[in-house]
Amino acid sequence: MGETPIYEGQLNAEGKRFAIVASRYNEIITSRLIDGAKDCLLRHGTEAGGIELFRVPGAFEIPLIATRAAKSGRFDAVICLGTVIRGQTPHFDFVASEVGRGVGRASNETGLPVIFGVVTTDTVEQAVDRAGGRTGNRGAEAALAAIEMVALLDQIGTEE
Ligand code: INI
Repeated sequence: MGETPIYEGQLNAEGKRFAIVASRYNEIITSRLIDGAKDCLLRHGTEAGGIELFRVPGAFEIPLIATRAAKSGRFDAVICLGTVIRGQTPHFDFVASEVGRGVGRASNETGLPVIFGVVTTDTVEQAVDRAGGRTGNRGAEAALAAIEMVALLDQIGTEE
């Protein structure tokens, strides 16, 4: 029996273009996610001009702009960043599930990696932990996932 081919995306983002779609809500935390994502992309070879940032009011608005960016043909992947904190919003479940569903749909409908880097937590402290605090930076993790997915799609080749 022959070797099973294994395809894994390499973490090289040279020449790739990324859209970051980030909400303004909970700006202190989300700005750290944006910094983490940009730093990760740059350290993996993306040129500064290969990153464009789109700001939306809240996480609920992310899917529309993410879908539009994905359809524009200008990007290899879209990275969605935001912060939804349960303690601050009675409609947490609604906002969190809508953005999750919307980002997933944007990816499947456009065929482009649209990555979910939205932090959803019960408390501000937990959100800080995930934005460069004790448990890493969810923005950087989302950027890494985007790089890996772009490289993996390159390996599969074109549709048709
Ligand atoms: N949007 C967030 O991104 N995070 C939140 O924690 C949040 N809270 O707390 O309500 C939030 N709400 C706004 C929402 O995303 C929309 O912008 C708004 O409902 C207008 O459509």
